[in-house]
Amino acid sequence: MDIKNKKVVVVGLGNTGFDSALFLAKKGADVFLTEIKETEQLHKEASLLNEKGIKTEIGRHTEKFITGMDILVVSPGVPDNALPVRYAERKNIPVISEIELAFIFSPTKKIIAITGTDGKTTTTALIGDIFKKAGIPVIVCGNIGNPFIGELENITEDTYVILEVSSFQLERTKNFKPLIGCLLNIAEDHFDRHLNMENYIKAKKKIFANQDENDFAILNYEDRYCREIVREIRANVFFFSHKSIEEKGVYQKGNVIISNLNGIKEILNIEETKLWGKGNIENMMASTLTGLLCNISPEDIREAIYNFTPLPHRLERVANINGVLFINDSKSTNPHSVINALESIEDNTKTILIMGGRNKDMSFSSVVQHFKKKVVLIILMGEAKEELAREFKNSGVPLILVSNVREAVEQAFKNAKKGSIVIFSPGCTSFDMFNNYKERGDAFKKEVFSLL
Ligand code: UMA
Repeated sequence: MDIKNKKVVVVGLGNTGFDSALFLAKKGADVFLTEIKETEQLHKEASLLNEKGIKTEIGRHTEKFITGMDILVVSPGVPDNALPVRYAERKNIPVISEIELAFIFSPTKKIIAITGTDGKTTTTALIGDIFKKAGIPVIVCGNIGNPFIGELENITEDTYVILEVSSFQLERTKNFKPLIGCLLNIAEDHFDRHLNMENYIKAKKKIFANQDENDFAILNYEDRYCREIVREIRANVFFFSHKSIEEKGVYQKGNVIISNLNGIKEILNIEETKLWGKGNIENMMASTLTGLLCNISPEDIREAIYNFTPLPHRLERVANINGVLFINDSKSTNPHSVINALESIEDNTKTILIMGGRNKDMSFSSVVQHFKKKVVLIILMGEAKEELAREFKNSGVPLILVSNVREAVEQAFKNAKKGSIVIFSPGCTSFDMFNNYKERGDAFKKEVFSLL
């Protein structure tokens, strides 16, 4: 792809837009960037780009700014119905995503892409650690936080790229072709953007779309959508499973993770790791399988996983106060992650569940059956609290509606008994009250610590 002297417009001034604009300018393109929001910080970042000769439009998207452009590059957070995309389509200007652009220019095609509704970031980080332990040159990037395009200058033809990819990033890919594509699970999420399950699955399965018989696909044996998608995959398919499987892959037997790739081989003991919960066992199995397929020794895989420190805001044990264990799962932003959190808690543990935030147009009816044998109280907060209260009102579990995280923690502690678990697994985004899930999780932890 020749972009020298091409007029390229980048949409969105987040991390992706910033890195994309700089990359394109370095490649000799004439770069323009348009951003709908207007803040002091955005103006500062725009000035940095202006110094490099990049023209910016902050606080609006105008058709004039896009007129005469050769290519439009979009950030993951920019939906298909965004004004610049519509203008571009009207003017027949090709629209390309950052992931696609980075793939085209990447000196290596040794890309290990990880997607799924939940568990992507932990799995990406785990695989990164396994490669580091094995001494293989590696870059970990993508939805985990640092855009692929911004890492290209650190990548050589020998580098393995461990890339977390979201449905937003996959949606607009055309030629993207990872050596290993890993699909952890699919459950309802992001309906505010994709509208329905069909579109969401369509975006997710693009991870495998261009793979061929020289590539590998890793999927969850127990996930019904994974099992359906498998028929369309041309790559070599491997599974991970909580039960022993005939198909090639990695599975769980009691506390042990076992590979059947070259005969039956025990790889690691789950109890020796710092990770807990059903979802994390799947993340460890997917990571183990990836390592084995890349010929990394079981010893290196085992050691990297044993030394892995769980990421914050994901089933994070915060404190045990008077026998009440507080868990911060603020990264939970969809029903599936609430279910995963509840499935990770032993039956008959008196559990107080704190949920709420901004709903992404999803139904929470599937969560109700997981209250059985553990949830004794549900505390609801945020924009979606009334809607959630309606969904849960026939569950038989008492509900308390509160105004903020502080009240939620206070109510939880007041109602908890020795041996109870209080789990903050919102199942919704944080954007009604916070900038992101990290700030929300930090607010929860602060309130928990204030109980001490
Ligand atoms: N914008 C416009 N016009 C529009 C829409 C948006 O100008 O019509 C602007 C916004 O005002 C904003 C910028 O575009 O300033 C946002 O772009 P972005 O949301 O793509 O932000 P980035 O900072 O580039 O972050 C993105 C990912 N964000 C999203 O997918 C929403 C980050 O994932 C990712 O870490 C980063 O690229 C690097 O790859 C975040 C995320 O929430 C963590 N992901 C979702 C998730 O994990 O569930 C998918």
